[in-house]
Amino acid sequence: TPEEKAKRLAAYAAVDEHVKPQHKVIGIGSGSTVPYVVERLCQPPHNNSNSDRWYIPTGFQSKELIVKAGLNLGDVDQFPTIDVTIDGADEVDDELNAIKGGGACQLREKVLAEAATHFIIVADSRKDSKVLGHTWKQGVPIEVAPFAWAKVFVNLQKMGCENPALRMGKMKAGPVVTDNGNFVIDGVFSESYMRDPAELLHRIKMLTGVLEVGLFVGMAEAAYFGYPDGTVLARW
Ligand code: DER
Repeated sequence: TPEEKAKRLAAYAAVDEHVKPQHKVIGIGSGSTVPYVVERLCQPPHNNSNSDRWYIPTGFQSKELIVKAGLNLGDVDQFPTIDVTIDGADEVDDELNAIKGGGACQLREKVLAEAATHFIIVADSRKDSKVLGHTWKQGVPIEVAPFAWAKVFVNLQKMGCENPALRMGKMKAGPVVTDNGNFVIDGVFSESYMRDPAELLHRIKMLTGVLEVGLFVGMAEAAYFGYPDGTVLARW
């Protein structure tokens, strides 16, 4: 489909531009775009560097991607400093701040993004935005300790969050449980909040029981957006 072609274009461009032969520790994100990042890394010339390169996952899906590609699987406690992490996003604003967590992987994703010298986002053009919240309408994903979810839910309501929602499983009774054993609350905030993502991130992160927030503020070095017409837009 045109969307898949666009994702592949963005992923290939990001890998070709930002992964160098001397980069030996690579963080691999989650979602439906990063498989094309791994696909590219298994092709010449990149694959020539894989024998002494370690790939660090951001969750179960990311780990399976690395294992299935036959790449060396590393762990972030073995490699707490990462050369480059490449990951998808749900929306990216004009300052490269991102909403992430559509796949409920934002805690490990942010750990690997922060541990990386270079953090690069790859996405199809639907994610390219001006202000967070303009295109991604499902809210900010907030990872919470199960014990605290109802308390955090009330805190979010008091902040003026419109209809926070505990993310429920499909074909699984009860809430989604993250790779870390936690719940996710999706919270929609007004544009006035979303225009200052740093302040919103801080306010939510300080609520006791919140483990991570799907707002990646000032972290991405560059973002690559693939368009269905075959073009790639790079922003940095
Ligand atoms: O959960 C995330 O942050 C993922 O990176 C994800 O939302 C990106 O999804 P996609 O690559 O399937 O659009």
